[in-house]
Amino acid sequence: MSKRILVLYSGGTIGMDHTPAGLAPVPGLLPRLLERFRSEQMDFELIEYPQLIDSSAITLANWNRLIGDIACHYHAYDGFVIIHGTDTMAYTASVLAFALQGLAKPVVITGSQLPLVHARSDGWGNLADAFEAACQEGLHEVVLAFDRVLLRGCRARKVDAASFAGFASPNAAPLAHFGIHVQWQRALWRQVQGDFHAQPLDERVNILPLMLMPGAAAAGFGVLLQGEHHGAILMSYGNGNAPADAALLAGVASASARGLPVLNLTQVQKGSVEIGAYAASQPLAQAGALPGLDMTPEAALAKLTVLASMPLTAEQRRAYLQQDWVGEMTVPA
Ligand code: ASN
Repeated sequence: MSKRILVLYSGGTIGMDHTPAGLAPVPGLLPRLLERFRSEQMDFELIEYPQLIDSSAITLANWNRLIGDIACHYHAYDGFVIIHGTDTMAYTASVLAFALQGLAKPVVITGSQLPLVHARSDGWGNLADAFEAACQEGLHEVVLAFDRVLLRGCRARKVDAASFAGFASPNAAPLAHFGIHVQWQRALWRQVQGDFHAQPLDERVNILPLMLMPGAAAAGFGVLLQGEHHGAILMSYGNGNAPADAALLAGVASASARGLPVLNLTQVQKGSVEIGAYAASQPLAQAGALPGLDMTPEAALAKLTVLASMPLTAEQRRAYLQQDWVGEMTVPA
């Protein structure tokens, strides 16, 4: 049976063309080029957003538009393709993974490193793979199709701005490889849980990201953590280690006591926060920081933002943060 796909076109290099100011989105260009993908097996409708953006400009309002459009058209289509810039694609994929709860259809996000109007554009292959993934039965999650791999959206990271292999999921295996034959790794696909519900974001949510670096900055973070936020992401070293800086720990303790979650994430690409592997991981945990395990910073921001948008108690939020919710982290057995 022929599949019906909804394409949401938000912007990005893929639909850009050369202008006197440099590459910029050109309204109407990408929808024309996409016509070649229509077939007897798959038809699509496309919504081009009125403001096509370079994805570096993404906001919570843009994410709400995507969440709202998928929610509104959820029952009318078999799958969704989101065309997006690469700079913040992993953030958007993560937000959608947490906001589209009980998802039972594929939502595939893609874009390209070179615009479709470029003779060597990677966009054609990425789009073809995204459409194929969006037609798959049993794919019930938000995924990212790029350079011949299909990645779990909430595990993906932009890792390269200079080659076609722009994305990787350092702590999770790909969900498919697109070669001459497609290798669908169905055993890794998630099973649907619960009914579909799209959680809109509270656009006032403000999460504080803090990157530890050797030197005196840790004390300054303590002060920042006294401010008005809905949570914080502390990028620590290695397996979750941090200096036992009194001001930093006081800030973490005060934020935690006020019910604001502080997630301890590692700065390294691969591996996990392991409290107790080193003594240097204990002070942050004792001050109330929660181990973010092997979650990406993108997924951490998305998880904190969606949780802060839901009517939950501080205790319930802490409980969600310690659970693997949509495949975003590896909880030790
Ligand atoms: N700056 C572009 C964007 O994120 C990069 C790209 O799409 N390749 O919109």
